[in-house]
Amino acid sequence: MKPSPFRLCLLLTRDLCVEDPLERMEAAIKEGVDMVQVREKEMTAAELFDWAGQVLELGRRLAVPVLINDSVEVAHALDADGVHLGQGDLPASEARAILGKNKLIGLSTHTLDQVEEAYNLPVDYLGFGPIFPTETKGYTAGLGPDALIHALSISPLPLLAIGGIHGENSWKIPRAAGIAVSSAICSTKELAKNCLAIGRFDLY
Ligand code: TZP
Ligand code: MG
Repeated sequence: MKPSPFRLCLLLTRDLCVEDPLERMEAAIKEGVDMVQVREKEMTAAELFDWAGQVLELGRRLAVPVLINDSVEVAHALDADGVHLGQGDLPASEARAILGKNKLIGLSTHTLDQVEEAYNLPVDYLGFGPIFPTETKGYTAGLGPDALIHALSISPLPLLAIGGIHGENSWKIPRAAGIAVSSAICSTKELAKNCLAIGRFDLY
């Protein structure tokens, strides 16, 4: 088990935001978000390049790393801080060859086997989930906190718990794991309250 270097990752999706997305990102960073992932599933590469460039500029100004979901190409073109890969994206070894050793690479995992298999991969952290059901990705069931505890016990890499995590259930996530959320930050009217609870900052 390696404790996560990130406590609270924001998966920023423009259309989920209840206010200007860059304003929401800045406000969330003030409430403790310490890593941002640009997650846009419908944009062309050109649109993503333009949008992620704006997010990266803000991330640089606030000294918070910005990773790009899925697209190694866009992450590389923007010199972003890294990329977050799904199981079906470019293999981690290829992404590492393109981005170099100084960039962050994350990989989504959904089973304990995938966590174990990550042992030999050139990645910096793993996402693990969905922990709870979530409409954001259409999961009607979650793996549950016990699976996360198991994953933490076997993982050679830091883990970010993901999926359906919000202010009322975040206490179920062990402190060794970071937490990645989308709707509970992008779509909430209770940003400060949610960040405090999900980042578990009140425990420090
Ligand atoms: N991977 C597993 S669940 C999920 C992703 C990208 C969606 C997370 O969004 P939310 O709104 O925090 O459940
Ligand atoms: Mg992906």
